Amino acid sequence: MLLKLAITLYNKFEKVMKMKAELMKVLEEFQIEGKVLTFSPYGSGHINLTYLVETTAKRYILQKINHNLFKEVDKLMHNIEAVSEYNRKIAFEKGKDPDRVCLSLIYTKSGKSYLTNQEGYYRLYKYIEDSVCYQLVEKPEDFYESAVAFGSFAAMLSEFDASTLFEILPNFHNTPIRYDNFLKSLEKDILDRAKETEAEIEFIQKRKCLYSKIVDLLAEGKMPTKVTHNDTKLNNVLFHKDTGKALAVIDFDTIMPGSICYDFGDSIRFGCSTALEDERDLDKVHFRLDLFEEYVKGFLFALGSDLTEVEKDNLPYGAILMTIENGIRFLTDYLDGDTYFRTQRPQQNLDRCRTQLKLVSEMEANLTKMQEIVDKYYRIYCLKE
Ligand code: ADP
Ligand code: GN1
Ligand code: MG
Repeated sequence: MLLKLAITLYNKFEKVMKMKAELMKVLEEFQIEGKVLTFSPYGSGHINLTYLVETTAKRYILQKINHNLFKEVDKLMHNIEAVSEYNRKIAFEKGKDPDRVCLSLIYTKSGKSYLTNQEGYYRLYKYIEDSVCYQLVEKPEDFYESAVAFGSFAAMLSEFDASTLFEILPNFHNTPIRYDNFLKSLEKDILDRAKETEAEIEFIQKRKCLYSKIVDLLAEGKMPTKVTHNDTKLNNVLFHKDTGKALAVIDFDTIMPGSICYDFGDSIRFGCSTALEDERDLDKVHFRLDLFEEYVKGFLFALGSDLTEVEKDNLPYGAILMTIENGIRFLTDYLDGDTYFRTQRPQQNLDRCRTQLKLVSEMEANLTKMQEIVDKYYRIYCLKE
């Protein structure tokens, strides 16, 4: 028994040492300042492996890119480079220090935006100093701040030439396709897990006629296709640890053509919940209409006349759609054996799915009130005189 434990510990230790040696080698290839002191896993992203690196001179964020998902890293990094350089230029023109308020790449010694070796693909960012990020809204003011940050980011992207970007994950927010993929996984049910999830399956199937509304509006040209962030959850915006002001929008992996309703909706699904995304006790999970109002206020203030009437009419629906879409994706991944979203424990994806569906029910019950709130701030901030 003791010997077994010792072997397990030794194997773990050996794995960590190997990983450290690998990361040290990777860092040597980038144009970093100072000598590396430490690095440790960082943040709560579900997709890439993120490390905080400290050197004698600076701090950095090192990421091992999820190559399972991002097959064409060259195209992914082209997008990130283009948007981050543009973002830096705009910040500079506004008299801000781009290093403090923008995601900023560190290039390799040979001038590339990422490094590839036998183990995978890596990129390095400047660490945005004095920043914190939240998994849950602690103060309504913070959520308002995040709304202004994402709204301003969307407004900035409206000037960006969409034709220079690759559609890196086609159909990312195509909910009907997400639903079809879910049905395929359900049909296969490779781990015999469907039997534990009958209520969730029924909930999702019952709403199938809802899923195509935005993709249809975009396809028919009734809603403008814009360059959007597509992953606007609260932990993809950094705040100043002392002033509480939003500093920077991060995580540019999914910047692609999309709908403003996706960006609005994804922020709402994550930030208007009273509980974490993977909360097990559903009695703790509720949709907060007061926070919804905070977000609408900040987002519409930042967008101003950039918002059309059709977009405005579909913002509350966008919140429901993004929430159920994530529920569908979490359940699909659970059925597939948890291969997409990083998990730390069994059933975490199922718990994530359940929180989303609980939120959908409460949003549905509040839909009229949500639309009234949106209409009110639309009149204040978005209608031209
Ligand atoms: P993922 O795609 O896996 O979500 P992110 O790019 O969002 O990865 O990074 C994960 C976390 O790392 C973020 O939520 C944030 O806490 C932190 N982070 C990422 N980039 C920076 C940065 N430049 N400065 C400070 N913290 C960062
Ligand atoms: C993932 O990368 P991260 O953790 O910010 C996912 C989003 C989901 C989100 C759910 C590229 O976001 O689409 O909405 O998890 N990103 C990708 O929390 O799939
Ligand atoms: Mg992220």
